[in-house]
Amino acid sequence: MLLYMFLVVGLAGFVNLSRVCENGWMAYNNNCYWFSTSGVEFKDAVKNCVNIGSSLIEFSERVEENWVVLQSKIRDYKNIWVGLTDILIANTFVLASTGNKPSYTNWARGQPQRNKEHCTSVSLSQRKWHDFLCSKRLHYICRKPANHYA
Ligand SMILES: [Ca+2]
Repeated sequence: MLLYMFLVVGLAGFVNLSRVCENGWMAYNNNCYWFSTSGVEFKDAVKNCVNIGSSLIEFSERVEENWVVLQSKIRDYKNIWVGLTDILIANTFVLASTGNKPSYTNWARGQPQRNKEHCTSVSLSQRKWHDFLCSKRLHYICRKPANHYA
């Protein structure tokens, strides 16, 4: 009986270990990523990610951005939203999730333009950031920490 219980618990642990991310999410390093199937306004991208227990993608380093850009180009996206906005204080772009200033940015030359474009997108052809009208409909990626079974 005891042996049987060890077997069941051990097997359950093994199955869990292989499920770092839920179905429909992709694992990369310590995070899970969900790629949208349609383009939406910035505010809906933020809300949709929150509704599925995650947040709109924000980049803190180049390697992660490169991987997301690759996945986005595979899916034939043109531009994607990133969680960076100056909707609160004009010309001060902050992370949508925390309100903190970003530690890493990748603006295209001449961007942001200090105009009515208060949201941020990645141009996948340039692999650079642009401030963009929030009412544009773009693809987006949601991110959340991967499950850990220590
Ligand atoms: Ca712009």
